[in-house]
Amino acid sequence: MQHQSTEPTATQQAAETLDGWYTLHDFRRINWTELKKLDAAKREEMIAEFQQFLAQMDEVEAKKEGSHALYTVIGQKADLVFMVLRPTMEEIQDVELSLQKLALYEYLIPSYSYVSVVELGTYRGSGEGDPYENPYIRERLYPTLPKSKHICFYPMSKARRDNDNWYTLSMEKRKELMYRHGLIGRSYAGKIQQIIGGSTGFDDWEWGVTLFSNDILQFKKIVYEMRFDEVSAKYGEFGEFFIGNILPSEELPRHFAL
Ligand code: 76R
Repeated sequence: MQHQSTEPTATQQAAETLDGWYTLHDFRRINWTELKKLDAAKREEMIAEFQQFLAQMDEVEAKKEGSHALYTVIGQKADLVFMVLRPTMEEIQDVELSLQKLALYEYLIPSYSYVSVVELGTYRGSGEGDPYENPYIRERLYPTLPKSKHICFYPMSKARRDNDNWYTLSMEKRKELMYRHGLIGRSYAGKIQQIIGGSTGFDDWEWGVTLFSNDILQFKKIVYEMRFDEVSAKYGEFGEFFIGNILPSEELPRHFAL
């Protein structure tokens, strides 16, 4: 029989989070069957409209009022992922609506989505003064997404099992474990850029992890290395993984050409 603790569990202190831009990952499958029925001119027209839309999104990004990224997805879970960051959930919804109104989106079937808010933990403290005024923190909370060659996305949660429950660990213990997580993470500086989206209460998992790299093998290396770290080994629970390659706007005609 499994050991059941009869001790009442003390309520632990939640780590304070710093919250930045709201985030949507919109995964789509290309309906090639229907696209193939269209003549080239119609397809080109739809691509041009989509490129125009992306150009508008680029302007928002240039003004530092949001960011976005378009990547392919390898394998059968999806064909494309469009990641969007905006200051409010209303703006996220506006972008989602605008996408759905594009002609091309009639041929892009929803296959998965993830909603979160860019999150920084404060296990290491958040420095002097108002963290939201700290330029280093602001850059991380309101990031312009890198134009890296590859993306990796997966949702995850921290375990709430009887014996391995992240949420009943003391603040001190979590601090210590997160310190070691951070050490592994920082050994990938310059190779991987990560964005952690907090999604407790927003979506089905507790965090959405987005990694960017110019070397796709680094995704395997960091995730594998972290599996041995206590935070992931004992407490990590993972959803589906998606990886893909950047799809620049100017590549779209070639991508959709038959
Ligand atoms: O400052 C520090 O020392 C730690 C900063 C830090 C926090 C608070 C940090 C650093 N992470 C934090 C929080 Mn992370 N991270 C992941 C994954 O696949 C897996 O096993 C885990 C997925 C990766 C790959 C990764 C990478 N991190 C978190 C949280 C929230 C936890 C909570 O609040 O309870 C999750 C779910 C999570 C998961 N992390 C880093 C990285 C990398 C590369 C770094 C160092 C980079 C940097 O400091 O900029």
